[in-house]
Amino acid sequence: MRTQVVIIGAGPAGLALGRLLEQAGVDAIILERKSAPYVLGRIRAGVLEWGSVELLDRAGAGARMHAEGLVHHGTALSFDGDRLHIDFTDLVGKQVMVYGQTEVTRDLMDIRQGTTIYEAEDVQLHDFDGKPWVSYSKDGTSHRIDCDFIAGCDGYHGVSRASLPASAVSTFERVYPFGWLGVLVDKPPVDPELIYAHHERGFALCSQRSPTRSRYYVQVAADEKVEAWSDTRFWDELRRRLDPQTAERLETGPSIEKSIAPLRSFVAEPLRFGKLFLAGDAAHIVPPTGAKGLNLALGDVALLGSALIEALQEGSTAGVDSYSVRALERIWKAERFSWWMTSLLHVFPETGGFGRRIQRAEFDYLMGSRAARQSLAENYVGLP
Ligand code: RFL
Ligand code: PHB
Repeated sequence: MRTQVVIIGAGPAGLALGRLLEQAGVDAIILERKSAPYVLGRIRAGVLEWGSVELLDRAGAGARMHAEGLVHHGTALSFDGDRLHIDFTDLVGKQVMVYGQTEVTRDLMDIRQGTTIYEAEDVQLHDFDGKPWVSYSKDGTSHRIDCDFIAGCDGYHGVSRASLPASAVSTFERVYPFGWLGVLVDKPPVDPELIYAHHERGFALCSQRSPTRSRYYVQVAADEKVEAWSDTRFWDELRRRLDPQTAERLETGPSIEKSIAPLRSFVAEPLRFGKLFLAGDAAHIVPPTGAKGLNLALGDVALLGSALIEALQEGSTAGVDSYSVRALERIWKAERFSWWMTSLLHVFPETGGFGRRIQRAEFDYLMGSRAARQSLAENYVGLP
């Protein structure tokens, strides 16, 4: 087989890139290790920056998002029960869209016309410094696809970054000593807004997917096992970490999904290796506290998509040459914000009383300073 671009991974990055390319008439094949239902079963992000909303609109994948997504004009922070409202519209004149990653993925899958090969096993990248090609096997048969470019959109554990010689890539990493235990439940959200809560027992987040479906998280130790958390234990712990009025209003029920995600900050540099480009979680990870991961992935592919289109249709390499530097500038700003939100809101066992008082002072500063709230809002809704 031959195509112009082989995209590894059918997560939001790979599917959005595939769509941007096909709209411009560039031929691409997506290779995905898992089945489509498996990809759709992963419960992840919930918040889209407006830039992501506009990208999905441009991709022609925005209709259901506008019909079913929830526009949020602000968010709430709480610290030991004291509540702070961050009004995005007032502070920065922008909003975010609450719409699950599962739905974004489904919309992109539905609209795709090009070929996606699911359950592609043993994907391998070859000769990406020269004439690139990708091999894989499916149902016991080996295949080869020759191409002009390879886009590594295969997530943190993917094969693309792993194919690079260690000397070619620098990595920067911080692993946090905790994870998030998340529960999805068919009950109305406890609050119209998301609530990011700091409590001495640990962080908690009240999020939502629709007027009837909620997503809640609590900070747990890094080595915690999901089996140790019955629904009752989860709801009891969540209630303890919320202010009393919110805890009182919380509607609980049987969980329809429950999982633990580790928290890490990670960046690989550069993002281009000859004809191979990394995008999304394959290149960087943020802790979910700033709601940035999916948005960064979409930001990467917006840049990469135009760069590849320019290269293939106009013969101009300016976009592919500058992709890494331009994308990394935005990535590091989101890394900083996600690290900062994580540092403000979680309990860090090792920092002791000094660390907690610094966190309290940071929260009090936010309460008292419009400039501080504006900075938070500007980053949360997404930097230009
Ligand atoms: P994905 O979604 O991991 O997709 C990569 C795809 O590549 C496939 N793959 C392979 N295919 C072929 N061959 C191989 N060898 C392969 N290896 C892997 C995988 O099966 C998969 O289908 O990466 P992508 O597309 O870069 O998208 C990134 C986002 O998924 C991620 O950043 C977000 O989910 C992060 N995130 C959040 N981001 C936000 O913007 N807002 C949020 O509110 C938010 N909340 C979250 C989150 C992530 C979470 N977890 C579980 C990590 C909340 C959580 C709990
Ligand atoms: C979610 O709804 O899953 C979600 C929302 C906001 C975050 C992280 C996760 O910061």
